This record gives sequence, C-alpha cells and structure tokens, in this order.
Amino acid sequence: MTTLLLHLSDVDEAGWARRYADALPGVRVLRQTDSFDPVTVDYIFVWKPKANAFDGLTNLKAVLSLGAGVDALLKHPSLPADRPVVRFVDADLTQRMTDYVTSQVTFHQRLGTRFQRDQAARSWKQLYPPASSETSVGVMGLGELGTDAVHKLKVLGFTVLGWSRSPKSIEDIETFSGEALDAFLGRTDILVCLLPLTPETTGILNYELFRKLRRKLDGGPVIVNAARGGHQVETDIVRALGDGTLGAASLDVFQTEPLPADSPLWRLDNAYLTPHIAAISNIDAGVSYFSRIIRDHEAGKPLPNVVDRGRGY
Ligand code: NDP
Ligand code: OXD
Repeated sequence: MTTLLLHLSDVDEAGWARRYADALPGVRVLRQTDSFDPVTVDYIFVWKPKANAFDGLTNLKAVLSLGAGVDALLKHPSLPADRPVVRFVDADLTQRMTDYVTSQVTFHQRLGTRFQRDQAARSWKQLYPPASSETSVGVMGLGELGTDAVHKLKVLGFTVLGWSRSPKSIEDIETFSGEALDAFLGRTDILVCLLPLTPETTGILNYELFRKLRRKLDGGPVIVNAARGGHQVETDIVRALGDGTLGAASLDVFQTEPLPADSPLWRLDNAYLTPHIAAISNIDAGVSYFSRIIRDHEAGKPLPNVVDRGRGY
C-alpha cells in the first residue's frame, strides 16, 4: 500500500492529513506522531521538517515541499541526497503573489509615501504621479511567480523589465540576464524581488545595488521583496531609506522571522511591512496538486517541478 507521511510544523498537520485521506483513498496517510515503520514510507510531505523527519525513510520515492521556496529544506542536514524534491507550483499561489506585487507597485507609482506624509502633516500639495507607462518596474526572477507578475504589470500599463539567470524571451517585456544586472537596475524605478534564495542571490538587495537604481520616481527608487529575507541586508535598507537612496520599501520577508521587536524597520514611515503573507500555500490547492502527483507517479508518470539541487531551486 502506498504510504504518505506528513511532517509539518507551524501549520495544521491534522487538517492536511484529513484532507489527504479524503483525496487519496487507498493511500495510508500518516502523521509524525503516529507509530509506523519508516521503511514503508513512499512519500513525505514537509514544511519546516524537524531534525528527525527523514530518519529511516530508506524507501522514499520523493520529498514533497509545501513551500514553493526550498532554500531551508535543501539545508536540512538529513534530507536524502538522492531523492527528488518536488516543490509547490500552483496557479492560486501565483495569483496571490501577483496580487501582492501589483498592489505594492501601484501604491508606490502613485507616490503613496509622499501623500501619507502630506496627510500626517495636513499638507495640501498637488503633485501628479507619473502614469504607469512612465514608471519602470524591474522584476528579478522570471520563474513561475516572476513571469506572471511581469505579464500582469504589463497589462496595468507599466514599462516592465525582467532579469533572470538564463536569457529569456517574453513578448513586450525587455529581459536581461546574468551580468546585465547593472543595465537592468539603471532602467528600474521599482525593483521587485522574486528570486529563489541561493548562495548567488543571498544579500543581493544591498546598498551598492540600491545606488544603481534609476532616480526618476519622485522620492527615489523603491524595492519590493516578496521572496526571502536572506536576499536583503536590512541594515543597508534602513540606511538607504533614511538617506534617500531608496524612497520606500515593501517587505514581506525578513532576515529573522518573526521580525524582532527592536528592528528599526518597524519605525520607518517609508517601510511597508507584512508578516510573510504575500502568497500562502492554500490547503485546497495543495492537496489537489500533491494528490495528483502521487496518483500520477504511482501510475508511472514522471514527477513535475523537481528541484535542481545543483542550482538550489
Ligand atoms: P522559480 O524557480 O520558478 O524561478 C526562479 C527565477 O529566478 C528564475 O527565473 C531563475 O532564472 C531566477 N534566478 C535564480 N537564480 C538567479 C540568479 N543567480 N540570477 C538571476 N536570476 C536568478 O521560482 P518561483 O517563481 O516559483 O519562486 C520564487 C521565490 O519566491 C521562491 O523561491 C520563494 O522563496 C519565494 N516565495 C515567497 C512567498 C511569500 O509568501 N513571500 C510565497 C512563494 C514563494 P532562470 O529562469 O534562468 O532559471
Ligand atoms: C513559500 C512561502 O515558499 O510561503 O511557499 O514562502
């Protein structure tokens, strides 16, 4: 009998187990607290797995990641090196991320910080925001999330640029890759980070990079980071928001989560913080996606969205 083990932290493991049991008749669904022989486990579904999660799972066929980002999972000291890791890729998750990105970008294009400050000062000063077409949005990462974001930003009228590791051709979007980063930054007013966290992208959002952004938007260039806190150097963001190198920052992710109470970011009126909620992995979508993968794989089909361990995403 096919066996699926759930090993979830910080989410409702019992709820996911019930939903998997309904969706996968004939599959034995186990939780980490159940007693079982680990050699019988075929698939493990994980979110923030504890140190012992993979102990004894010698017959595992695949590791299924509730997270779209697998940076932390790939660092797990006992993740089996030779087993495929399948990450969550889903239209619902993508739409939620695009909702976050477009809301933040539009707020900044409309000079939200400037008008909030005027309101606080009861100051009536008419300043017309640029049209979306006059505002250039640069998206770092043109994968599942970045590709959807650039298309929807384009539909909203923005001038849209994209940067990825390998060259890409996307209709109506000017794309840059690899070493063309500086050229991309020099044309960008609002920078959106949708990169995976890898050794190459760690700390990429730093002061030196912020200084390369175009200074056309009133108040200064803006960053939006919805990817991972490890991409950003928070002391640099605080400095840049304070000295005008950046006009504003929308941050959904942080170097330490939850963001510590003494972080200076909390107090800045041009920092827009959310607690890692840009896009959740929804239970309906997740159970449907991974159940289909298990059924298909048991029927002999290949696993989709397998992480390339060498690249780290
Ligand atoms: P994908 O793997 O589909 O896409 C990654 C993109 O980043 C690719 O275009 C890739 O380039 C590019 N990239 C990777 N490394 C580099 C590099 N060194 N230089 C330039 N470009 C690079 O990822 P997703 O779009 O699915 O997700 C992105 C991230 O979003 C996840 O890893 C996760 O951390 C985060 N996330 C955050 C959520 C939240 O709620 N805040 C929710 C979900 C995800 P190439 O195309 O050439 O390979
Ligand atoms: C993810 C996340 O990677 O929620 O899916 O951050």
